[in-house]
Amino acid sequence: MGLYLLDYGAGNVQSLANSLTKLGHQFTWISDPTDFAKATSLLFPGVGAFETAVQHLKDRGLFEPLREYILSGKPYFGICIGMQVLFESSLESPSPGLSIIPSPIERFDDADKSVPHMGWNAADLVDAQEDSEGVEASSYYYFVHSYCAKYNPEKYPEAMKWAHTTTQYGQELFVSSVRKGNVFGTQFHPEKSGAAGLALIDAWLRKPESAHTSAPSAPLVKRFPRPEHQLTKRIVACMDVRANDQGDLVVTKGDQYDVREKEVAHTNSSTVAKTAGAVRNLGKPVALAARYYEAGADELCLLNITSFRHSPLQDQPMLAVVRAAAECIFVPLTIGGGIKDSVDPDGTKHSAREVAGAYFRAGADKVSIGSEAVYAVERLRESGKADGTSAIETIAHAYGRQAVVISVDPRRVYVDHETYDGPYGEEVIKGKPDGLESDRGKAWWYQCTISGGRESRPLSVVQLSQGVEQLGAGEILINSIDRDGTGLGFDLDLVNLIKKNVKIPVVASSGAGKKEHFVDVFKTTGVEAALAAGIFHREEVKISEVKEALQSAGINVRKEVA
Ligand code: 1PR
Repeated sequence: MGLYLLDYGAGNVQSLANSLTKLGHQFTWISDPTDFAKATSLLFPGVGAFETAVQHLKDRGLFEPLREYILSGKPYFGICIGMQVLFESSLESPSPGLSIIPSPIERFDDADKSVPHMGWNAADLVDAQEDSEGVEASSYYYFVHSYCAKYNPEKYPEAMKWAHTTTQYGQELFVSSVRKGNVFGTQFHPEKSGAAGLALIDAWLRKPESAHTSAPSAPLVKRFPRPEHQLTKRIVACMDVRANDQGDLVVTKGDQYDVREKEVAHTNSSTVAKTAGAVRNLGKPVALAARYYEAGADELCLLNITSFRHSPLQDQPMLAVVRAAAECIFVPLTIGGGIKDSVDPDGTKHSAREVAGAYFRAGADKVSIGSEAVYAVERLRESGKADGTSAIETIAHAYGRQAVVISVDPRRVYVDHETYDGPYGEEVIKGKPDGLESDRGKAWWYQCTISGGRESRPLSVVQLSQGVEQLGAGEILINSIDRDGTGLGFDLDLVNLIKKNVKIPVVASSGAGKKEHFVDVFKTTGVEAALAAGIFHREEVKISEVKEALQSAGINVRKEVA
Protein backbone atom coordinates (compact mmCIF):
# COMPACT_ATOMS: atom_id res chain seq x y z
CA MET A 1 0.00 0.00 0.00
CA GLY A 2 1.11 3.59 -0.46
CA LEU A 3 2.72 5.75 -3.09
CA TYR A 4 3.90 3.99 -6.27
CA LEU A 5 6.00 5.32 -9.15
CA LEU A 6 5.57 4.03 -12.66
CA ASP A 7 8.73 3.65 -14.74
CA TYR A 8 8.23 2.31 -18.24
CA GLY A 9 11.97 1.90 -18.79
CA ALA A 10 12.86 4.93 -20.91
CA GLY A 11 13.96 8.37 -19.90
CA ASN A 12 15.08 9.86 -16.66
CA VAL A 13 12.68 8.92 -13.91
CA GLN A 14 15.50 9.15 -11.39
CA SER A 15 14.91 12.91 -11.05
CA LEU A 16 11.44 12.39 -9.64
CA ALA A 17 12.70 9.66 -7.32
CA ASN A 18 15.40 12.09 -6.11
CA SER A 19 12.77 14.80 -5.51
CA LEU A 20 10.65 12.45 -3.43
CA THR A 21 13.67 11.39 -1.39
CA LYS A 22 14.61 15.03 -0.86
CA LEU A 23 11.05 15.78 0.31
CA GLY A 24 11.06 12.76 2.64
CA HIS A 25 8.36 10.68 0.88
CA GLN A 26 8.65 6.89 0.71
CA PHE A 27 7.68 5.19 -2.55
CA THR A 28 7.76 1.85 -4.37
CA TRP A 29 8.31 1.24 -8.09
CA ILE A 30 5.55 -0.47 -10.06
CA SER A 31 7.31 -3.59 -11.24
CA ASP A 32 4.41 -5.67 -12.56
CA PRO A 33 0.71 -5.21 -13.35
CA THR A 34 -0.45 -6.55 -9.98
CA ASP A 35 1.24 -3.62 -8.20
CA PHE A 36 -1.48 -1.23 -9.37
CA ALA A 37 -3.92 -2.85 -6.94
CA LYS A 38 -1.51 -2.15 -4.07
CA ALA A 39 -1.05 1.53 -4.92
CA THR A 40 -3.09 4.11 -3.02
CA SER A 41 -1.60 6.89 -5.13
CA LEU A 42 0.40 6.79 -8.34
CA LEU A 43 2.95 9.08 -9.94
CA PHE A 44 3.85 8.56 -13.61
CA PRO A 45 6.87 10.68 -14.65
CA GLY A 46 6.82 10.04 -18.39
CA VAL A 47 9.79 11.38 -20.28
CA GLY A 48 10.65 11.03 -23.95
CA ALA A 49 8.42 10.15 -26.85
CA PHE A 50 4.69 9.27 -26.74
CA GLU A 51 5.07 6.26 -29.03
CA THR A 52 7.96 4.80 -27.04
CA ALA A 53 6.04 5.30 -23.79
CA VAL A 54 2.86 3.60 -25.05
CA GLN A 55 4.85 0.77 -26.62
CA HIS A 56 6.87 0.16 -23.45
CA LEU A 57 3.69 0.17 -21.34
CA LYS A 58 2.06 -2.32 -23.70
CA ASP A 59 5.13 -4.56 -23.92
CA ARG A 60 5.26 -4.79 -20.13
CA GLY A 61 1.50 -5.39 -19.82
CA LEU A 62 1.03 -2.09 -17.96
CA PHE A 63 -1.14 -0.11 -20.39
CA GLU A 64 -4.58 -1.53 -19.48
CA PRO A 65 -3.84 -1.84 -15.74
CA LEU A 66 -2.80 1.85 -15.78
CA ARG A 67 -6.11 2.80 -17.41
CA GLU A 68 -8.05 0.70 -14.91
CA TYR A 69 -6.14 2.27 -12.03
CA ILE A 70 -7.02 5.77 -13.21
CA LEU A 71 -10.68 4.90 -13.83
CA SER A 72 -10.88 3.33 -10.35
CA GLY A 73 -10.78 6.85 -8.87
CA LYS A 74 -7.50 6.50 -6.96
CA PRO A 75 -5.16 9.54 -6.99
CA TYR A 76 -3.03 9.85 -10.15
CA PHE A 77 -0.37 12.45 -11.01
CA GLY A 78 1.10 12.22 -14.51
CA ILE A 79 4.08 14.31 -15.62
CA CYS A 80 4.84 15.28 -19.25
CA ILE A 81 4.19 12.06 -21.22
CA GLY A 82 2.41 10.86 -18.05
CA MET A 83 -0.09 13.68 -18.71
CA GLN A 84 -0.14 13.37 -22.52
CA VAL A 85 -0.94 9.66 -22.36
CA LEU A 86 -4.32 10.56 -20.79
CA PHE A 87 -5.38 12.05 -24.14
CA GLU A 88 -7.00 10.30 -27.07
CA SER A 89 -4.08 10.31 -29.49
CA SER A 90 -0.85 12.04 -30.38
CA LEU A 91 0.37 13.20 -33.77
CA GLU A 92 3.73 11.85 -32.59
CA SER A 93 2.45 8.29 -32.68
CA PRO A 94 0.10 5.90 -34.48
CA SER A 95 -0.82 4.25 -31.14
CA PRO A 96 -3.82 5.68 -29.30
CA GLY A 97 -3.46 7.05 -25.78
CA LEU A 98 -5.59 6.10 -22.76
CA SER A 99 -8.49 8.18 -24.20
CA ILE A 100 -9.55 9.55 -20.82
CA ILE A 101 -9.42 13.13 -22.13
CA PRO A 102 -11.16 13.40 -25.53
CA SER A 103 -8.78 15.54 -27.59
CA PRO A 104 -5.51 14.99 -29.46
CA ILE A 105 -1.91 15.92 -28.66
CA GLU A 106 -0.60 18.04 -31.54
CA ARG A 107 2.74 19.50 -32.60
CA PHE A 108 3.71 23.11 -31.92
CA ASP A 109 3.79 25.26 -35.02
CA ASP A 110 7.47 26.14 -35.63
CA ALA A 111 6.75 29.00 -38.06
CA ASP A 112 7.26 31.66 -35.38
CA LYS A 113 9.42 29.87 -32.80
CA SER A 114 11.89 27.13 -31.99
CA VAL A 115 10.53 23.66 -31.35
CA PRO A 116 10.88 21.87 -28.86
CA HIS A 117 9.43 24.34 -26.36
CA MET A 118 12.31 24.17 -23.91
CA GLY A 119 12.74 26.21 -20.76
CA TRP A 120 10.93 27.96 -17.93
CA ASN A 121 7.45 29.29 -18.59
CA ALA A 122 4.47 30.47 -16.55
CA ALA A 123 1.22 28.54 -15.90
CA ASP A 124 -2.07 30.51 -15.65
CA LEU A 125 -4.94 29.00 -13.69
CA VAL A 126 -8.12 28.59 -15.71
CA ASP A 127 -10.23 28.99 -12.56
CA ALA A 128 -8.39 31.20 -10.09
CA GLN A 129 -11.14 30.66 -7.50
CA GLU A 130 -10.44 26.95 -7.17
CA ASP A 131 -7.67 25.16 -5.25
CA SER A 132 -4.53 25.86 -7.31
CA GLU A 133 -3.07 22.38 -6.65
CA GLY A 134 0.18 24.08 -5.69
CA VAL A 135 0.60 25.92 -9.02
CA GLU A 136 1.78 29.47 -8.29
CA ALA A 137 1.00 32.26 -10.74
CA SER A 138 4.27 33.99 -9.85
CA SER A 139 6.46 30.92 -10.44
CA TYR A 140 8.07 29.52 -13.55
CA TYR A 141 8.09 25.81 -14.38
CA TYR A 142 10.42 23.81 -16.62
CA PHE A 143 8.95 22.54 -19.91
CA VAL A 144 10.54 20.42 -22.60
CA HIS A 145 8.29 19.07 -25.36
CA SER A 146 7.48 19.40 -29.07
CA TYR A 147 3.86 18.22 -28.74
CA CYS A 148 1.05 19.62 -26.61
CA ALA A 149 -2.71 19.68 -26.01
CA LYS A 150 -3.77 22.96 -27.64
CA TYR A 151 -6.21 24.98 -25.56
CA ASN A 152 -9.40 25.16 -27.62
CA PRO A 153 -12.68 25.20 -25.65
CA GLU A 154 -14.74 25.70 -28.82
CA LYS A 155 -13.38 22.68 -30.65
CA TYR A 156 -12.91 20.38 -27.65
CA PRO A 157 -15.41 21.49 -24.96
CA GLU A 158 -15.37 18.17 -23.07
CA ALA A 159 -11.57 17.90 -23.05
CA MET A 160 -11.07 21.51 -21.99
CA LYS A 161 -13.08 20.89 -18.81
CA TRP A 162 -9.88 19.15 -17.71
CA ALA A 163 -7.69 22.23 -18.27
CA HIS A 164 -6.30 23.38 -14.94
CA THR A 165 -3.70 25.82 -16.30
CA THR A 166 -2.75 27.16 -19.71
CA THR A 167 0.62 28.36 -20.95
CA GLN A 168 1.55 30.45 -23.97
CA TYR A 169 4.38 29.58 -26.33
CA GLY A 170 4.79 31.97 -29.27
CA GLN A 171 1.19 32.75 -30.15
CA GLU A 172 -0.11 29.29 -29.18
CA LEU A 173 -1.98 28.54 -25.96
CA PHE A 174 -1.77 25.02 -24.65
CA VAL A 175 -2.97 23.05 -21.64
CA SER A 176 -0.04 23.01 -19.20
CA SER A 177 -1.81 21.03 -16.49
CA VAL A 178 -5.01 19.00 -16.22
CA ARG A 179 -7.15 18.19 -13.22
CA LYS A 180 -10.49 16.50 -12.68
CA GLY A 181 -11.75 13.99 -10.15
CA ASN A 182 -8.78 11.91 -9.01
CA VAL A 183 -6.50 12.98 -11.86
CA PHE A 184 -3.80 15.64 -11.92
CA GLY A 185 -1.21 16.03 -14.67
CA THR A 186 1.42 18.58 -15.63
CA GLN A 187 3.01 19.10 -19.02
CA PHE A 188 5.92 20.74 -17.20
CA HIS A 189 8.41 18.87 -15.03
CA PRO A 190 7.92 19.83 -11.37
CA GLU A 191 10.87 17.60 -10.45
CA LYS A 192 13.06 19.89 -12.60
CA SER A 193 11.42 23.18 -11.61
CA GLY A 194 13.54 24.06 -8.59
CA ALA A 195 11.88 25.06 -5.33
CA ALA A 196 8.54 25.87 -7.01
CA GLY A 197 8.33 22.38 -8.47
CA LEU A 198 9.32 20.62 -5.26
CA ALA A 199 6.64 22.62 -3.40
CA LEU A 200 4.03 21.52 -5.94
CA ILE A 201 4.93 17.81 -5.63
CA ASP A 202 4.92 18.09 -1.86
CA ALA A 203 1.52 19.82 -1.84
CA TRP A 204 -0.01 17.02 -3.95
CA LEU A 205 1.48 14.29 -1.79
CA ARG A 206 0.38 15.89 1.46
CA LYS A 207 -3.24 16.36 0.38
CA PRO A 208 -5.72 14.09 2.17
CA GLU A 209 -6.88 11.24 -0.07
CA SER A 210 -10.51 12.44 -0.07
CA ALA A 211 -9.43 15.80 -1.55
CA HIS A 212 -7.78 13.95 -4.46
CA THR A 213 -10.95 12.38 -5.72
CA SER A 214 -13.19 15.40 -6.03
CA ALA A 215 -11.44 17.99 -8.23
CA PRO A 216 -14.12 19.88 -10.17
CA SER A 217 -14.35 20.45 -13.93
CA ALA A 218 -12.84 23.68 -15.19
CA PRO A 219 -15.12 26.37 -16.61
CA LEU A 220 -14.85 26.85 -20.38
CA VAL A 221 -13.07 30.18 -20.57
CA LYS A 222 -12.17 31.85 -23.83
CA ARG A 223 -8.52 32.94 -23.74
CA PHE A 224 -6.45 35.00 -26.13
CA PRO A 225 -2.66 34.98 -26.43
CA ARG A 226 -0.79 38.00 -25.08
CA PRO A 227 1.51 39.91 -27.44
CA GLU A 228 4.51 38.12 -25.87
CA HIS A 229 4.88 34.72 -24.22
CA GLN A 230 6.55 34.42 -20.81
CA LEU A 231 9.19 31.81 -21.67
CA THR A 232 12.34 33.01 -19.91
CA LYS A 233 15.83 33.14 -21.32
CA ARG A 234 17.94 30.46 -19.62
CA ILE A 235 21.31 30.88 -17.90
CA VAL A 236 23.37 27.71 -17.95
CA ALA A 237 26.41 27.03 -15.75
CA CYS A 238 28.87 24.61 -17.32
CA MET A 239 31.48 22.46 -15.67
CA ASP A 240 34.20 20.88 -17.79
CA VAL A 241 35.25 17.77 -15.90
CA ARG A 242 38.35 15.63 -16.27
CA ALA A 243 40.79 13.66 -14.15
CA ASN A 244 43.74 15.68 -12.89
CA ASP A 245 47.24 14.22 -12.74
CA GLN A 246 46.43 12.60 -9.38
CA GLY A 247 43.44 10.80 -10.94
CA ASP A 248 40.72 12.85 -9.18
CA LEU A 249 37.79 14.19 -11.19
CA VAL A 250 37.92 17.97 -11.02
CA VAL A 251 36.18 20.89 -12.67
CA THR A 252 38.70 22.47 -14.96
CA LYS A 253 38.57 25.39 -17.35
CA GLY A 254 40.56 26.07 -20.44
CA ASP A 255 41.73 29.10 -22.34
CA GLN A 256 40.85 28.27 -25.91
CA TYR A 257 40.51 24.64 -24.70
CA ASP A 258 43.96 24.47 -23.10
CA VAL A 259 43.25 23.42 -19.50
CA ARG A 260 46.82 23.24 -18.21
CA GLU A 261 48.33 25.91 -15.97
CA LYS A 262 50.75 28.12 -17.86
CA GLU A 263 52.87 29.41 -15.04
CA VAL A 264 53.42 28.96 -11.34
CA ALA A 265 50.88 31.09 -9.55
CA HIS A 266 48.95 31.29 -6.31
CA THR A 267 45.22 31.18 -5.66
CA ASN A 268 43.49 34.21 -4.12
CA SER A 269 44.10 32.85 -0.65
CA SER A 270 47.76 32.31 -1.59
CA THR A 271 47.67 28.92 0.04
CA VAL A 272 47.64 26.52 -2.88
CA ALA A 273 50.53 26.58 -5.28
CA LYS A 274 49.66 25.92 -8.92
CA THR A 275 52.23 24.12 -10.96
CA ALA A 276 52.88 24.94 -14.59
CA GLY A 277 51.55 22.14 -16.79
CA ALA A 278 49.12 20.81 -14.17
CA VAL A 279 45.42 20.47 -15.00
CA ARG A 280 43.72 23.66 -13.78
CA ASN A 281 41.54 22.75 -10.81
CA LEU A 282 38.54 24.95 -10.06
CA GLY A 283 36.75 22.71 -7.61
CA LYS A 284 34.76 19.54 -7.15
CA PRO A 285 31.96 18.90 -9.64
CA VAL A 286 29.16 17.97 -7.22
CA ALA A 287 29.88 20.84 -4.80
CA LEU A 288 29.98 23.34 -7.67
CA ALA A 289 26.78 21.94 -9.19
CA ALA A 290 25.01 22.34 -5.84
CA ARG A 291 26.32 25.90 -5.54
CA TYR A 292 25.04 26.87 -8.99
CA TYR A 293 21.64 25.27 -8.35
CA GLU A 294 21.28 27.27 -5.15
CA ALA A 295 22.39 30.45 -6.92
CA GLY A 296 19.56 30.17 -9.45
CA ALA A 297 21.15 28.56 -12.52
CA ASP A 298 18.36 27.50 -14.88
CA GLU A 299 20.30 24.50 -16.12
CA LEU A 300 23.59 22.78 -15.45
CA CYS A 301 25.95 21.08 -17.82
CA LEU A 302 28.73 18.61 -17.00
CA LEU A 303 31.12 17.90 -19.87
CA ASN A 304 33.50 14.99 -19.54
CA ILE A 305 36.15 16.60 -21.72
CA THR A 306 38.57 13.71 -22.08
CA SER A 307 36.02 10.94 -22.41
CA PHE A 308 37.11 10.23 -25.98
CA ARG A 309 40.10 8.47 -24.47
CA HIS A 310 38.05 5.96 -22.47
CA SER A 311 34.98 3.80 -22.59
CA PRO A 312 32.34 5.91 -20.82
CA LEU A 313 30.65 2.94 -19.17
CA GLN A 314 33.98 2.03 -17.59
CA ASP A 315 34.05 5.59 -16.38
CA GLN A 316 32.26 4.86 -13.13
CA PRO A 317 33.58 7.99 -11.35
CA MET A 318 31.77 10.18 -13.91
CA LEU A 319 28.55 8.19 -13.47
CA ALA A 320 28.95 8.57 -9.72
CA VAL A 321 29.37 12.34 -10.14
CA VAL A 322 26.16 12.50 -12.19
CA ARG A 323 24.29 10.42 -9.59
CA ALA A 324 25.48 12.59 -6.71
CA ALA A 325 24.80 15.85 -8.57
CA ALA A 326 21.29 14.74 -9.54
CA GLU A 327 20.48 14.08 -5.88
CA CYS A 328 20.97 17.70 -4.94
CA ILE A 329 19.96 19.74 -7.98
CA PHE A 330 16.39 20.04 -9.23
CA VAL A 331 16.90 21.82 -12.52
CA PRO A 332 17.81 20.13 -15.84
CA LEU A 333 21.20 18.49 -16.06
CA THR A 334 23.02 17.82 -19.35
CA ILE A 335 25.91 15.36 -19.53
CA GLY A 336 28.34 15.40 -22.43
CA GLY A 337 31.48 13.63 -23.53
CA GLY A 338 31.89 10.17 -24.99
CA ILE A 339 28.28 9.62 -26.08
CA LYS A 340 29.04 7.18 -28.89
CA ASP A 341 29.27 3.47 -29.70
CA SER A 342 32.19 2.21 -27.66
CA VAL A 343 34.14 -0.87 -26.67
CA ASP A 344 35.38 -1.64 -23.14
CA PRO A 345 39.01 -2.71 -22.69
CA ASP A 346 37.70 -6.32 -22.30
CA GLY A 347 36.05 -6.12 -25.72
CA THR A 348 32.44 -5.61 -24.54
CA LYS A 349 30.56 -3.40 -26.99
CA HIS A 350 28.10 -0.68 -25.95
CA SER A 351 25.87 1.31 -28.27
CA ALA A 352 25.63 5.08 -27.92
CA ARG A 353 22.05 4.54 -26.80
CA GLU A 354 23.25 2.30 -23.94
CA VAL A 355 25.84 4.88 -22.90
CA ALA A 356 23.18 7.62 -22.90
CA GLY A 357 20.80 5.30 -21.03
CA ALA A 358 23.36 4.84 -18.26
CA TYR A 359 23.61 8.62 -17.85
CA PHE A 360 19.82 9.06 -17.91
CA ARG A 361 19.43 6.39 -15.23
CA ALA A 362 22.10 8.15 -13.18
CA GLY A 363 20.00 11.34 -13.29
CA ALA A 364 20.93 13.24 -16.48
CA ASP A 365 18.04 14.83 -18.39
CA LYS A 366 19.88 15.42 -21.66
CA VAL A 367 23.05 14.11 -23.22
CA SER A 368 25.29 16.25 -25.38
CA ILE A 369 27.09 14.76 -28.36
CA GLY A 370 30.19 16.38 -29.84
CA SER A 371 32.59 14.40 -32.03
CA GLU A 372 30.11 11.68 -32.96
CA ALA A 373 27.68 14.29 -34.33
CA VAL A 374 30.35 15.49 -36.75
CA TYR A 375 30.91 11.95 -38.05
CA ALA A 376 27.15 11.38 -38.31
CA VAL A 377 26.64 14.49 -40.45
CA GLU A 378 29.62 13.57 -42.62
CA ARG A 379 27.96 10.20 -43.27
CA LEU A 380 24.59 11.85 -43.89
CA ARG A 381 26.10 14.20 -46.46
CA GLU A 382 27.95 11.37 -48.16
CA SER A 383 24.97 9.02 -48.49
CA GLY A 384 22.31 11.73 -48.85
CA LYS A 385 19.95 10.06 -46.37
CA ALA A 386 19.52 9.35 -42.69
CA ASP A 387 19.71 5.61 -42.02
CA GLY A 388 18.55 5.60 -38.40
CA THR A 389 21.83 4.25 -37.01
CA SER A 390 23.59 7.38 -35.74
CA ALA A 391 23.81 8.12 -32.01
CA ILE A 392 21.56 11.16 -32.54
CA GLU A 393 18.82 9.10 -34.20
CA THR A 394 18.91 6.11 -31.85
CA ILE A 395 18.92 8.22 -28.69
CA ALA A 396 16.24 10.63 -29.98
CA HIS A 397 14.06 7.68 -30.97
CA ALA A 398 14.27 6.11 -27.51
CA TYR A 399 14.30 9.18 -25.29
CA GLY A 400 12.82 11.95 -27.42
CA ARG A 401 14.67 14.59 -29.42
CA GLN A 402 14.57 17.00 -26.47
CA ALA A 403 17.09 14.74 -24.71
CA VAL A 404 19.73 15.16 -27.44
CA VAL A 405 21.94 18.27 -27.41
CA ILE A 406 24.71 18.74 -29.96
CA SER A 407 27.84 20.40 -28.65
CA VAL A 408 29.62 22.17 -31.51
CA ASP A 409 33.33 23.01 -31.19
CA PRO A 410 34.10 25.34 -34.10
CA ARG A 411 37.30 27.18 -34.84
CA ARG A 412 37.65 30.17 -37.15
CA VAL A 413 39.50 29.65 -40.42
CA TYR A 414 40.80 33.01 -41.63
CA VAL A 415 40.65 33.67 -45.38
CA ASP A 416 41.24 36.53 -47.75
CA HIS A 417 37.69 37.43 -48.68
CA GLU A 418 38.78 39.10 -51.93
CA THR A 419 40.32 35.91 -53.27
CA TYR A 420 38.52 33.14 -51.34
CA ASP A 421 36.77 30.74 -53.73
CA GLY A 422 36.36 27.71 -51.45
CA PRO A 423 33.09 25.92 -50.69
CA TYR A 424 32.12 28.06 -47.69
CA GLY A 425 31.90 31.41 -49.49
CA GLU A 426 28.32 32.02 -48.34
CA GLU A 427 29.31 31.50 -44.74
CA VAL A 428 32.32 33.82 -44.74
CA ILE A 429 32.01 36.58 -42.12
CA LYS A 430 33.81 39.90 -42.39
CA GLY A 431 35.01 41.66 -39.22
CA LYS A 432 32.69 44.60 -38.49
CA PRO A 433 34.00 48.14 -38.02
CA ASP A 434 32.21 48.29 -34.63
CA GLY A 435 33.28 44.75 -33.63
CA LEU A 436 36.41 43.65 -31.77
CA GLU A 437 39.49 45.53 -32.91
CA SER A 438 41.32 42.24 -33.48
CA ASP A 439 38.62 41.18 -35.99
CA ARG A 440 38.67 44.31 -38.13
CA GLY A 441 39.87 43.85 -41.67
CA LYS A 442 39.69 40.06 -41.32
CA ALA A 443 37.37 37.45 -42.83
CA TRP A 444 36.74 33.87 -41.71
CA TRP A 445 34.45 30.86 -41.75
CA TYR A 446 33.75 28.42 -38.93
CA GLN A 447 35.13 24.91 -39.20
CA CYS A 448 33.98 21.93 -37.11
CA THR A 449 36.45 20.06 -34.95
CA ILE A 450 36.34 16.82 -32.95
CA SER A 451 38.04 15.52 -29.79
CA GLY A 452 37.94 18.89 -28.07
CA GLY A 453 39.48 20.78 -30.99
CA ARG A 454 42.33 18.36 -31.54
CA GLU A 455 41.24 17.52 -35.10
CA SER A 456 39.60 19.75 -37.72
CA ARG A 457 37.10 18.21 -40.14
CA PRO A 458 35.98 19.27 -43.64
CA LEU A 459 32.59 20.50 -42.38
CA SER A 460 31.26 23.96 -41.59
CA VAL A 461 29.11 24.82 -38.57
CA VAL A 462 26.12 25.53 -40.82
CA GLN A 463 26.44 22.12 -42.47
CA LEU A 464 26.74 20.50 -39.05
CA SER A 465 23.81 22.37 -37.49
CA GLN A 466 21.45 21.66 -40.35
CA GLY A 467 22.57 18.04 -40.49
CA VAL A 468 22.01 17.37 -36.79
CA GLU A 469 18.61 19.03 -36.94
CA GLN A 470 17.67 16.71 -39.80
CA LEU A 471 18.91 13.70 -37.80
CA GLY A 472 16.66 14.60 -34.86
CA ALA A 473 18.71 16.66 -32.38
CA GLY A 474 16.69 18.79 -29.95
CA GLU A 475 19.11 21.63 -29.15
CA ILE A 476 22.48 23.04 -30.22
CA LEU A 477 25.18 24.23 -27.82
CA ILE A 478 27.60 26.50 -29.67
CA ASN A 479 31.07 26.67 -28.18
CA SER A 480 33.86 28.68 -29.76
CA ILE A 481 37.47 27.58 -29.44
CA ASP A 482 38.58 31.11 -30.34
CA ARG A 483 36.53 32.76 -27.58
CA ASP A 484 36.62 30.04 -24.85
CA GLY A 485 37.99 31.51 -21.63
CA THR A 486 38.90 34.85 -23.21
CA GLY A 487 36.17 36.93 -21.56
CA LEU A 488 35.80 38.90 -24.83
CA GLY A 489 32.09 38.14 -25.12
CA PHE A 490 30.14 35.55 -27.08
CA ASP A 491 31.00 35.29 -30.77
CA LEU A 492 27.80 36.99 -31.95
CA ASP A 493 28.56 36.34 -35.65
CA LEU A 494 28.86 32.63 -34.98
CA VAL A 495 25.75 32.47 -32.80
CA ASN A 496 23.70 34.46 -35.34
CA LEU A 497 24.88 32.26 -38.19
CA ILE A 498 23.70 29.07 -36.50
CA LYS A 499 20.53 30.56 -35.01
CA LYS A 500 19.24 31.73 -38.35
CA ASN A 501 19.88 28.37 -39.99
CA VAL A 502 18.00 26.06 -37.57
CA LYS A 503 14.58 25.77 -35.92
CA ILE A 504 15.66 23.96 -32.74
CA PRO A 505 16.69 25.93 -29.61
CA VAL A 506 20.24 27.24 -29.46
CA VAL A 507 22.52 27.81 -26.44
CA ALA A 508 25.34 30.33 -26.89
CA SER A 509 28.59 29.48 -25.12
CA SER A 510 32.23 30.61 -24.76
CA GLY A 511 33.64 34.01 -24.04
CA ALA A 512 31.32 35.52 -21.40
CA GLY A 513 33.41 38.00 -19.40
CA LYS A 514 30.80 40.32 -17.86
CA LYS A 515 27.05 40.49 -17.33
CA GLU A 516 26.56 42.84 -20.29
CA HIS A 517 27.72 40.07 -22.64
CA PHE A 518 24.56 38.10 -21.80
CA VAL A 519 22.39 41.11 -22.66
CA ASP A 520 24.27 41.45 -25.98
CA VAL A 521 23.82 37.82 -26.96
CA PHE A 522 20.09 37.70 -26.17
CA LYS A 523 19.37 41.08 -27.76
CA THR A 524 21.30 40.49 -30.97
CA THR A 525 20.79 36.81 -31.71
CA GLY A 526 17.49 35.66 -30.17
CA VAL A 527 19.08 32.50 -28.71
CA GLU A 528 17.11 30.67 -26.04
CA ALA A 529 19.96 30.25 -23.54
CA ALA A 530 23.48 31.41 -22.74
CA LEU A 531 26.16 29.40 -20.97
CA ALA A 532 29.25 30.43 -19.05
CA ALA A 533 31.93 28.66 -17.08
CA GLY A 534 35.03 30.67 -16.08
CA ILE A 535 33.35 33.80 -14.73
CA PHE A 536 31.02 31.72 -12.56
CA HIS A 537 33.78 29.38 -11.30
CA ARG A 538 36.01 32.29 -10.37
CA GLU A 539 33.01 34.15 -8.87
CA GLU A 540 33.75 37.22 -10.97
CA VAL A 541 30.06 37.57 -11.85
CA LYS A 542 27.14 36.06 -9.95
CA ILE A 543 24.21 34.37 -11.70
CA SER A 544 21.87 36.78 -9.86
CA GLU A 545 23.80 39.77 -11.28
CA VAL A 546 23.44 38.39 -14.80
CA LYS A 547 19.70 37.97 -14.31
CA GLU A 548 19.29 41.46 -12.86
CA ALA A 549 21.11 42.93 -15.87
CA LEU A 550 18.87 40.96 -18.23
CA GLN A 551 15.73 42.04 -16.41
CA SER A 552 16.82 45.68 -16.53
CA ALA A 553 17.27 45.29 -20.27
CA GLY A 554 13.66 44.06 -20.57
CA ILE A 555 14.55 40.37 -20.98
CA ASN A 556 12.36 37.87 -19.15
CA VAL A 557 14.25 35.68 -16.64
CA ARG A 558 13.48 33.37 -13.71
CA LYS A 559 14.68 35.06 -10.54
CA GLU A 560 13.81 32.32 -8.04
CA VAL A 561 16.73 30.76 -6.17
CA ALA A 562 16.70 27.43 -4.34
O1 1PR B 1 33.35 14.87 -28.44
O2 1PR B 1 31.19 13.94 -27.70
O3 1PR B 1 33.27 13.30 -26.53
O4 1PR B 1 32.33 15.56 -26.30
C1 1PR B 1 33.40 16.20 -25.69
C2 1PR B 1 32.86 17.45 -25.06
O5 1PR B 1 33.91 18.04 -24.29
C3 1PR B 1 32.40 18.48 -26.06
O6 1PR B 1 31.20 19.06 -25.62
C4 1PR B 1 33.52 19.53 -26.06
O7 1PR B 1 32.97 20.84 -26.22
C5 1PR B 1 34.08 19.39 -24.66
N1 1PR B 1 35.53 19.68 -24.59
C6 1PR B 1 36.51 18.89 -25.06
N2 1PR B 1 37.72 19.46 -24.76
C7 1PR B 1 37.47 20.59 -24.10
C8 1PR B 1 38.47 21.51 -23.55
O8 1PR B 1 38.15 22.56 -23.00
N3 1PR B 1 39.74 21.15 -23.69
N4 1PR B 1 35.46 21.75 -23.42
C9 1PR B 1 36.10 20.73 -23.99
C10 1PR B 1 34.64 22.53 -24.03
C11 1PR B 1 33.84 24.61 -23.71
C12 1PR B 1 32.71 24.97 -22.89
C13 1PR B 1 33.09 26.04 -21.93
C14 1PR B 1 32.64 27.30 -22.61
C15 1PR B 1 32.44 28.45 -21.70
N5 1PR B 1 34.49 23.52 -23.15
O9 1PR B 1 32.18 23.90 -22.24
O10 1PR B 1 32.47 25.73 -20.77
O11 1PR B 1 33.56 27.63 -23.62
O12 1PR B 1 33.65 28.84 -21.16
P1 1PR B 1 33.90 30.35 -20.70
O13 1PR B 1 32.59 30.88 -20.20
O14 1PR B 1 34.90 30.24 -19.58
O15 1PR B 1 34.43 31.07 -21.89
P2 1PR B 1 32.56 14.36 -27.30
